[in-house]
Amino acid sequence: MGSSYEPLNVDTIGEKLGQLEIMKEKVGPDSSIWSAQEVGDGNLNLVFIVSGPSGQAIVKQALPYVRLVGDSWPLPLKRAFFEYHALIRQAKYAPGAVPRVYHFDESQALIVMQFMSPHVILRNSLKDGVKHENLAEFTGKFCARTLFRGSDLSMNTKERKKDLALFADNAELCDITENLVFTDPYCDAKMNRHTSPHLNGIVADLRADMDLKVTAQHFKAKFCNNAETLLHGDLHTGSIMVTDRETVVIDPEFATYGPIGFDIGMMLGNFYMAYFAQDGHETSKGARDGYAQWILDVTCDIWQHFEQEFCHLWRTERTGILYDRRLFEDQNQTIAAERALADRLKDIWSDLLGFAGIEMHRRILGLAHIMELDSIENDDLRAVCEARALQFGRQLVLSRNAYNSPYQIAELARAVRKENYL
Ligand code: SR1
Ligand code: MG
Repeated sequence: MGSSYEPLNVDTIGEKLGQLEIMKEKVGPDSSIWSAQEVGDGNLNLVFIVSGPSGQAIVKQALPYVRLVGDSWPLPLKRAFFEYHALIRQAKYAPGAVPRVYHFDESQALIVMQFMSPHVILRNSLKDGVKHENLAEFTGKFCARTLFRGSDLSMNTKERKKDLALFADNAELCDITENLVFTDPYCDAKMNRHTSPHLNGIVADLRADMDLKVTAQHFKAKFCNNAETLLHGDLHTGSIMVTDRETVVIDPEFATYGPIGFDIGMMLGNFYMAYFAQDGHETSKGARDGYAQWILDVTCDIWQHFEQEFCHLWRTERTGILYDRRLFEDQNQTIAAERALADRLKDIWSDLLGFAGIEMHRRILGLAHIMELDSIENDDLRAVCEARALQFGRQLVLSRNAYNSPYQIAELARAVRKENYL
């Protein structure tokens, strides 16, 4: 391809990518018989499935603006560069957990990658009441592996500083998170929307809640200042693809160095929202109760798998800058290393609850909502579900240190689901 950027469309893909060896291999040697379908349902990019006699490939291309809003909101193409670099690192930290990258073209902001089939987007399953085996184990381990191996617990200082500098340039996408996640939900931001007038009272309460706003800003400070590890940066249930047996994580263009609790907190926040959305999708009273409980079971299992794997990596792969073994194990003080581990896990747990609660607020009050709630057609019913999620989120943010386990959080969720806050 030439060097000047051009957005692809279904008719130009064959001509533009037909000479790429990897496309010939994966899709077929004759690009004139390829077919392409644009399937991007995210907020930012073009995503094509390209099919031919040899198979299929995904072609993802960044647009120079935010797709959800249009060209009034320009966004740099370099986000494809960060997505590519994040995918390479995630494949190393958590083998098999992300699609294989076949080709990257920086000038076209384009990544050719493995087509995952018969995978579906997890968010669709959570809306439709479909269960998936191994989901908790995979996602818990994915978080533990990427967040541990991308941190100072694993990396040496040179490699780590170099990588931090590389991802520091993903500034525009961090800016989106800083504003859309941590600030906009708590003020009258221009692009906000919520179910109105139903939620107006609750929205006013949240915006008047000084404790909540101060704490949300402490969490924003953690996101901006605590560059502990390489984050996926946008780990919601639309960034996870599943089959009955397999899970993969996609779409890490928001990758940045940040606090360990961020990714797992955002992800759990999305599971909790899906839990509160279930009443909006049941066809008869109680029809989704079993599924709702399954979602809570998954959240508990995710934390258990995360904790277990993080502990394992701490004990077996702690070769980075922090908590040097010479201070602990090498002096017969494994017990002290275990104490440090428990302290770190306690902080991660508390942080993840805060991030989860804030994610829940921004997905109901901000620009970017979630399909499980938005697709509830009846405004009254949707508002009841959303109000519960908002109150639950507030409780997570403000009382996070009162809860020691995901089982207590699941108990809280069940109690909140019985309430009507409108
Ligand atoms: C303007 S982008 C809105 C949201 O979509 C992405 O997936 C991120 O979650 C971002 O906050
Ligand atoms: Mg995305």
